[in-house]
Amino acid sequence: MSFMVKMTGGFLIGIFLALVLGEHSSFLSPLGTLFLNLLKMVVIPLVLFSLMVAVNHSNPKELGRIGLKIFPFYIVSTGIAVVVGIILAKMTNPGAGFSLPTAVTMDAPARPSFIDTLLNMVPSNIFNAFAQGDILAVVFVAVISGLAILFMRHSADEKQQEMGDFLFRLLEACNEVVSKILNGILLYAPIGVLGITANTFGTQGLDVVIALGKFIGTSYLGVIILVGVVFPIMLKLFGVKVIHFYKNIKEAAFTSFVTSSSLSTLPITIKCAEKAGIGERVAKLTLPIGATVNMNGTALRFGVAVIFAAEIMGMSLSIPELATIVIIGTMAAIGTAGVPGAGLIGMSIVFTQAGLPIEIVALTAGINILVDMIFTFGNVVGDLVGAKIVDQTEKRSNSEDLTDANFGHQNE
Ligand code: DAS
Repeated sequence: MSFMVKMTGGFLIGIFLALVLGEHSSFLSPLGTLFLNLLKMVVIPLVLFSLMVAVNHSNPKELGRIGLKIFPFYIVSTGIAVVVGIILAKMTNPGAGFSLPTAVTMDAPARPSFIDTLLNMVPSNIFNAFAQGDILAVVFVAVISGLAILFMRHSADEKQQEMGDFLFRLLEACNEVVSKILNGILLYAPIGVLGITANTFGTQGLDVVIALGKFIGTSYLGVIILVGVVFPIMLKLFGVKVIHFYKNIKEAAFTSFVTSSSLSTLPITIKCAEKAGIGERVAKLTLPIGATVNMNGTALRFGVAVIFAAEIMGMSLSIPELATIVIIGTMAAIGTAGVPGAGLIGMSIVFTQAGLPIEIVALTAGINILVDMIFTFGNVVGDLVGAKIVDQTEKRSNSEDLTDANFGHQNE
């Protein structure tokens, strides 16, 4: 039985127990607390190793030119996705009129300012940042360390190459270990979801269902705006025929929706890239990295979820605080893996950094099966949009080179 079906089962049984036991279902809340602690435990190693391995799956020569195009696209499009999520949630107010059980509500720690958030990305003490679970610093350290190993592996010096290859194999092994632990946690997830759902629904009643229904609706509407408005504008700016492009990538879009996994969809994403006329070099370099670090749909989720949580907590976030959320959400999305349920882990990162109760993350875990599909759909479409745009600029610069070369011949 698939992971998502089990999660939904845990959610539905949790609702049933809440209806039968009412307030008494709170004895099940430790099952949910254990699930949250397991998620928090695996976040740092997951982000660190998956990002370092992803960076090493690229070729430094091509990573330079194409990387200088695709990474800005990933960062800008992810930031825009968080903003779309925030604006939309402020319009739909998914968390209005709903409050958490008092046992769960806690005083939110102070949130860092926008500038501090940017500066804090560079840790003054790596070990302290890791111990504090400072995910932005972890993402920064993972990318620069991954790049260092990548350049060692492609060094002219044999000794550097050997050390680089050894470290890369070690990284892949560590990544495998963390993936195995995550699979184990996700096996327990349905029970954790049952505990959270029974406790929350038992003590809150129908308000939760209405709030979660609005969360789901806002999530779907947000990704539709991303795919139907934001991406077409970006594609048009680079001379891409949108309808034709979307027709060519429909298999990847559909597969991502039903599997809820960017990485599982990757082989089909690469095949669709070819159909969409994206050059093999650009596709093979950008799509594997995109499936790991470019999460436009998931980033939108973070924007919606933060407003959802702030409304539940009765907090009003200032513009600088929202700008901070955009940075945190962008970096957390970059650190989210392209596998089912990974967005929940990313959400716990954002909530921890934003000083919001992580219990609200688990509250949405029960309906994760419904929203993970649309977020993954947004992620994979975003990967292909980025690859298409970079490919357009590569073709344009190649044709300009050719023109210059011909022009040069004519002038000889
Ligand atoms: N399921 C993730 C993916 O594969 C997205 C998410 O969890 O938000 O992209």
